[in-house]
Amino acid sequence: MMSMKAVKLLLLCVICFSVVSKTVICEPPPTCPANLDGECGSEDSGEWEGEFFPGIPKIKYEGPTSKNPLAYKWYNPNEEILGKNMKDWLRFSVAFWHTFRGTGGDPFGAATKMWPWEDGTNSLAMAKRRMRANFEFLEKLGVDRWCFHDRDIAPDAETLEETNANLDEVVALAKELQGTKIRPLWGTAQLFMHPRYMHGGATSPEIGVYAYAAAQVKKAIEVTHYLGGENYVFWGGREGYQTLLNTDMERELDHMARFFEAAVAYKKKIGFNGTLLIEPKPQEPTKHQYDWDAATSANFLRKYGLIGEFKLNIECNHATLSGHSCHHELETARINGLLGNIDANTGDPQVGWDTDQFLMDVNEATLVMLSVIRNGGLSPGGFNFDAKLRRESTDVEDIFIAHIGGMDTLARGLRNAAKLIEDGSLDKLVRKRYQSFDTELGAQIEAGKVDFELLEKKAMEWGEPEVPSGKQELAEMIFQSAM
Ligand code: XUL
Ligand code: CO
Repeated sequence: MMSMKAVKLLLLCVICFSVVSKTVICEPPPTCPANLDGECGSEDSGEWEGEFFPGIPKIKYEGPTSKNPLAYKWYNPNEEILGKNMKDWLRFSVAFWHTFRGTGGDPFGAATKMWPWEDGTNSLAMAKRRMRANFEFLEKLGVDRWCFHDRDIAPDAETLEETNANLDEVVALAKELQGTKIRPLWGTAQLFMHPRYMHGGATSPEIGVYAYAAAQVKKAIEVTHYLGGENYVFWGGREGYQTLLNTDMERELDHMARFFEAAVAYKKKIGFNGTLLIEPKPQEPTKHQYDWDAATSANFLRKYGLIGEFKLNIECNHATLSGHSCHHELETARINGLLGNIDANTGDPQVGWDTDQFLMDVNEATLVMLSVIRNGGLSPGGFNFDAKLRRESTDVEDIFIAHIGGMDTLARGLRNAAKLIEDGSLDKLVRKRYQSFDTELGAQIEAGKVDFELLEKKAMEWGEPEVPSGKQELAEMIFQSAM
């Protein structure tokens, strides 16, 4: 006979293993907090208010010559770059789901991360203990922002009322631990893990699910507002289709627009001034997600008259999954006035899926920062580390090292991008490429005042045009000189 605990555990694992999602909440690590002798895995193993990272000091800036893995080499929060402190350009945030719910489990293997504070349960007490670990981590890292899904921070219960009560209890603790300095960069509702969302939330063909999703988003906006969150994200992991043969795409998109309209109305009703953000991703977990990329999302917002109410949260690994570069997605968002936030991560060039690695490539980070500087920054958005340790990185200090590495890489990107902008050679090269339009006729064309007849007359008058070099390698050489 299996004990109730074993049955529950088995059920939890069956649900989790069947979800190929990055937000895996599964297999209990076989360890338990140092001060809970014998209580490991118990539903009431307590809230534990001890120190979670005893060997880790507050992370400080030591400069580029430092060899200390637990120090910043490039991120110097109060150093001014192009008239703004580094911390205000970068506005870093820690993603609760990867950092405190990621287990290293994948579809082929069990959890690898045996964090000493985990007791192997999804209890309310465990949720609160994890929240304390989150705030100690933020303090030690020197980061003032965090991001969460409702269901990462508090456990699901039998009814929506009970689930909301769980959430309220954890949120009350988070509010207390935030103090006056720390705030959510954004909150969101997890509308993809539970089986009820298998056909989507806002695009589910089942009206009961649409209502449930709305109730969940309503509550998630409320708690984000209560915690002083600066933005609210919609990532539609299951808002899409597996086959068009069973799907009324037009009707589903209409439903999604109505859902967003209701969210806008509710946000205004409760006085939440945060930005609503749509996070594009082409697929995974669905075969085709409706917010495919920045251009598709912009078109959706324009079609439904929502363009002034939303911005985009661009995630670099999602960009590459959609066949674009991160730089392309950022520029597409920027030139449409939609660049609101960045989920800072990267994929692996040899792996096709959303590996959500910490961005450690300085070239890539420099391109990202060029867009951010041209956007005048991201505020009230920022950089959320939607990134996880590799399955094989299993020391507690690796959580710090990964975030420090990611922060330093973006800080270095900021320094390089500022150098490129101050030097001006790249801007000059681009301006020169279009100089033939810096003429009277060019200005008239750009103002929409020139018709085909006049252009035909000019083409005949000028004859075969001389086409100048694109200077691509020169552009790359200038870019590299700032690395
Ligand atoms: C999924 C993803 C999500 C969103 C929030 O790929 O990026 O974690 O950022 O739901
Ligand atoms: Co993301």
